[in-house]
Order: sequence, then C-alpha cells, then structure tokens
Amino acid sequence: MNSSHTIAAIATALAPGQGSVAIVRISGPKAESIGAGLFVAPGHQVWESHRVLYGHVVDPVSGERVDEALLLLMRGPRSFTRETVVELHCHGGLVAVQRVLELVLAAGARRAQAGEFSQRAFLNGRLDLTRAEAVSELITARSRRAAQLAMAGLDGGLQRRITALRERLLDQMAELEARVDFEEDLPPLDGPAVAGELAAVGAELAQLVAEARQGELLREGLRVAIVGRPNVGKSSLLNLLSQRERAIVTDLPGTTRDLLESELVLDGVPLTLLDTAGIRETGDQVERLGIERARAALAAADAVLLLFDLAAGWSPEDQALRELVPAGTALLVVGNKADLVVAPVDREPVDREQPDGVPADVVISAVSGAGREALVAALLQRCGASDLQGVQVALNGRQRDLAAAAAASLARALEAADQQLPWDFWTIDLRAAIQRLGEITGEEVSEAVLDRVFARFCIGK
Ligand SMILES: Nc1nc2c(ncn2[C@@H]2O[C@H](COP(=O)(O)OP(=O)(O)OP(=O)(O)O)[C@@H](O)[C@H]2O)c(=O)[nH]1
Ligand SMILES: [Mg+2]
Repeated sequence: MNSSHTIAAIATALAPGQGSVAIVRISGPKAESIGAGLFVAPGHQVWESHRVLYGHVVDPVSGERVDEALLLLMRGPRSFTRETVVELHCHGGLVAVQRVLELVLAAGARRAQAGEFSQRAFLNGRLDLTRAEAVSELITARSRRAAQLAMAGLDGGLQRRITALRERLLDQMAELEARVDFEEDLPPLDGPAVAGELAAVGAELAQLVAEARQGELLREGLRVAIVGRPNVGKSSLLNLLSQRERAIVTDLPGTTRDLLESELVLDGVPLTLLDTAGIRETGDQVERLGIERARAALAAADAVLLLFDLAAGWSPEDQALRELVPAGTALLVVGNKADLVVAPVDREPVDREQPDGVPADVVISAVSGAGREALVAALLQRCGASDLQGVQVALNGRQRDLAAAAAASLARALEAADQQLPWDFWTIDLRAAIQRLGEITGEEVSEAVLDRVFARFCIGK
C-alpha cells in the first residue's frame, strides 16, 4: 500500500433506489487538483479548506454536466486520513455517482481498497488500531448496545486500558533489564513485587478475555433455530417474537417448507431467528428438502428453541429431536399452546411438569403471547447473554486472542519467577506479553497483520 497514490471510492451504501445522497471520497496528494478539475462552482464562491461549495460535476472531455453536487475540501492534516481529502456529495442512486467516480479515476486517482482510508488514518497517526477497528464495528453494529460499545472503543476506552497495562509491564521490564546489565550497581530486585505486578496485570487481562464473550454477543448476535414437530407453533412463535406476521401460519402440519430468517434485537442482543420446517417422516419431496434444511439449521445454531405442543404432550418424536441437538448448543425446551391446558380463570399453566415427567424450561402461548418475556429471559440467560448492560469495553476476536496470548506469556514468566530462574528467563516471556499488547493497539504490528485487519472493512471507509 503506497500513500503517494491518490485513492477514491464511493463512501456511501450502494443500494439501488435508496439514499438521497451519495458521497465520492478522494484522499491523497492529487485530491485537490482532481476535485478542482471536475467541479464547476457558479458565482463568487471561495475555494478554501473546510468550506462547502455548490456546483456541478462536469466531464472535462465532453463538457457534460454529470451531477449537481456539493464539494467539501479538507486539506491535510485536518481530515480523516490526515491527507488532503475532497468529498463530492452527489445525488443518491447508482448511475450518476458511478460516473462521478469514473471521472475521478480517469483524472488520476485509483480505486481505494477495503478499509484503505482508515488504514491511512492509522498509518498517519490519526487513530490507533483499536479505534480504527471500532469505526468498522460502529458501521456494522446491529443493535444500539453494540453501537454504544463501538463508540466507547472509538473514544479510546480500550486503547487506554491496554496501553496502561502495557506500560505497567514496560516498567517491570525496565527493572529486570537493568539488573541483567548492571546487577552489581543496583539495589537487589524486589522479586515478589515484580511477580505481584505481573500477576495483577495477568488477572486484568484474563478479565478482559472473559468479558470479550459478552462483547461478541452484542456485536455478532446469536443464531437461534426454532425446531419441533409439525404444527407445534414454530411459525407462530417467530411471528410473536418478531412482532409481525412474518411467517405463514395454518393449522395444516407441514406448512413451513423453507428456512425463514428474521432479524430482531432482544435486550440489546441482535438475534437471527430461524423458523424451520416441522421435522417428521414424510413422502413429500419438497417437505423432505425443507426438513433437511431444518436439521442443518439445528446443527449450526448457537441456540435451539425446541418447541412442543403441551396439549399433545411430550412424545418420543420430541425426545428424538432433543437428541439431535449438539452437545455444546444452548437448548431451551418450550411447551407451547399453554392456553389449551390452563384453567381459563387465572390463565396460569396447570403444571410445569408434563404428564410423563418431561419438564418444559418455559411454557408459553404463541397465540396469546403469554410467557414471552420469560422465554426471552431464559433464552438470553442460557446463552450467557443476560445482564450485558454493564459491559464497557469489549475486545473483538483478534484483540481477545492477543490478550489471551499475553496473559499466557505472563503466566510463564511467573513460573520462571517461581522456580527462581535468573532474570533473563523472565524477560523473554515478559517481552512477548508486551509485544502482544502492542499488537492490539497497533504500536507493534506487522504490515501483513494490518492488511488483514483493514481488509475486513468496507470499501470507502
Ligand atoms: N391454541 C393455540 N394454538 C396455537 C398456538 N400456537 C400456534 N397455534 C396454532 O397451531 C397451528 C400451527 O401453527 P404454526 O405456527 O403454523 O405451527 P408450525 O410449527 O410452524 O407448523 P409447521 O410449519 O407445519 O411445522 C396454527 O393453527 C396456530 O394458530 C398457541 O399457543 N395456542
Ligand atoms: Mg411453520
């Protein structure tokens, strides 16, 4: 990646017919001259940094007006990339803005790669790596809580935590290294104090690693499959949870044939809810294909809601389905149609235990909505996703692996301390831990790693 190039991309979403404004962003040494060469501003508008100009994007060869637009010039270093940036705010849609981008490319810019603007912002010291990743996480956030978490990262919450830990390790490193070089000239090392500090930093890292799971839940969400025999009310439950008539419901067993996905947010956790075909033996070819998909969804889900009909009771077929749920998958057995088996006066289920002794984890009525809240609470709890309100910073997968590696290195350093090995045995592992933390913030990170991180970003960011 070479920042002597000027790069350009459409920075806004490309959905046909959606969005009234589309932005072409240009960054690099030629950004200003390219913008000036394509833009005609009427009247006495002043061309200066951080001022918006009104005018037209004009094809310099044919003289044709391509779009009516606003131009925003941001001379470096007062820009996102710290290079000179020009943004052309065009009309939304697909055609005109593509032509504007093509004119910009013809004038000497090259197409930006995914995340390349952010990568330049990082390389020019505008953002550390945790903040750059938070930008991407903010864009892809699927719930308000996930967005808040990303904003906390963007404000530097994670960078400050990691940097503080790294500095504590650097202090201990300095103590140790001084002893390696000048053992005789210094007071003896307070070994237990150093070990105590390493253990304390290790414990904080372990805590961050443990909390990463919660952040992952808020960011990535959960895939939850609703499975069960035909006609038990799976599609009705999907409709109840997504609060709209998403799936077709009939009293005919075998109504749902294909997988149906619904995106929703429960207590801040984004969920992809999957309605599946009722699983049974059948000769119907289409239904059989649907059932295969249901089995695949069951096997791949983070959590399974196994639904059965309380009025019909727990059957051997229900039991067989329960045995299909993989061992590590969160499972909730849900008795549905409680309205058919409760006393009409108090509307409470008669008995949580089924006649043959199979306990339902939750009892609901997908038709009346009774039990919905208990179901949501039990599902989130079973997935370890309840009580996420207190999460302040959360490592992503890359950061978590590095923090875990740093904690492991510190544990090895402490072992060396325990065995009273010479100082230089400690420093190898301590240095490794410092290196890992530096990779989180980007202070010590290879170009290959950077390319991998930024390649996950979207084009134009
Ligand atoms: N009384 C009562 N009826 C329900 C309840 N939930 C669903 N039903 C009815 O049960 C029938 C089947 O509901 P669906 O939601 O289509 O069941 P399904 O599990 O998706 O069925 P398939 O797609 O065929 O596997 C419909 O007539 C629903 O109205 C409930 O809680 N109480
Ligand atoms: Mg259905």
